[in-house]
Amino acid sequence: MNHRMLSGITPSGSLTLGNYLGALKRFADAGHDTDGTFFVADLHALTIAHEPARLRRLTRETALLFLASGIDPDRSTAFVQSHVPEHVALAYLLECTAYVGELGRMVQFKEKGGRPRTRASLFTYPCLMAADILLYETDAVPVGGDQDQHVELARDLAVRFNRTYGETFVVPALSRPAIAARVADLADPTSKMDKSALEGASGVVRMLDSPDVVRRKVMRAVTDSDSEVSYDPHTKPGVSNLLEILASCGGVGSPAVLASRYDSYGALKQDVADAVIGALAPVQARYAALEAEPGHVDEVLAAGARRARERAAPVLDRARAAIGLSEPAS
Ligand code: AQP
Repeated sequence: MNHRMLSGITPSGSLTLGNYLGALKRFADAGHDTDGTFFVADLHALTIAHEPARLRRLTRETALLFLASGIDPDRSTAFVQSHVPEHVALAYLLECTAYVGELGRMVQFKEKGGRPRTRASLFTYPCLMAADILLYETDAVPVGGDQDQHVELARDLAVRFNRTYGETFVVPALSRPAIAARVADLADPTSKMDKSALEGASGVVRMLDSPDVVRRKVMRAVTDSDSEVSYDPHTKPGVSNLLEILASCGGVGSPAVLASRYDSYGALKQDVADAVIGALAPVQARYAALEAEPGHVDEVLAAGARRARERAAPVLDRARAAIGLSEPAS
């Protein structure tokens, strides 16, 4: 049976090593029996103050990085969210299904919203996210803890819609990925490495950083006050993060086994820098090749959007009919 995988990345910053190891590499490594739907979530970048030219640049960069990471456009559907208008159309129907109480409890809105000049879309975007999920009839959505609330809402809305208007949506289950890779910020190992950190943030390795920049960031990584290399994410988050990165970038053995091979932080950091540079090199080379072929990339993304629309349109049509909207005469 085909396993369905769905994921979107908001172009809110240049993608990081965390995005690569935690998402893109996993998408590319997923077996041939995986039916992958991967999109650049450009509409989600509009919920907070943004700069149009930067958004356009990051949308393109993110799409290129999807392809450069090895997502095969013949096996998967890769596209830009706003090229598939069904997302917005279904999001509106879900806004007409959601209650203000439940949207007001969403963490993002509580943390970043609630001010007079907060964009209205920061309040309603969980409905767009629910549409992102429900349009592709995904049965299981693999998410890390920070996204639980969104999948729960998508489930609640699907169940409520089905109960009120008749069976329309597949109700998605929340599934935990087997290994929840979480790459931490090298300068602050208790936080996640985040693409929306400041552009020059020293603890955030970007997928397109040059080898020199990668090495400098890794060599400056915060470690711990003693000098023993051992794996313990709770008491030694900095060193453990480096060991996890090394294991994910081709190091042979688990982080704990790798730890036993080092007696100094300096040697470990050199190997981590080499491993990260080595892991990113082929991606960067493919990125450069794709950049030189903009027409080809446009075609791939257009084909992805067409395929996504073929999947999404019948689901939207079902929802429109169920909720009582009429079709225009043809
Ligand atoms: N540090 C990380 N370690 C492991 N996986 C990570 N991912 C992101 N950071 C790490 C994975 O990448 C995909 C996209 O995640 P995201 O947090 O960048 O999500 P988003 O919805 O695109 O961004 P947000 O929520 O708008 O946050 P900002 O703008 O702050 O980046 C996911 O699969 C995630 O697990």
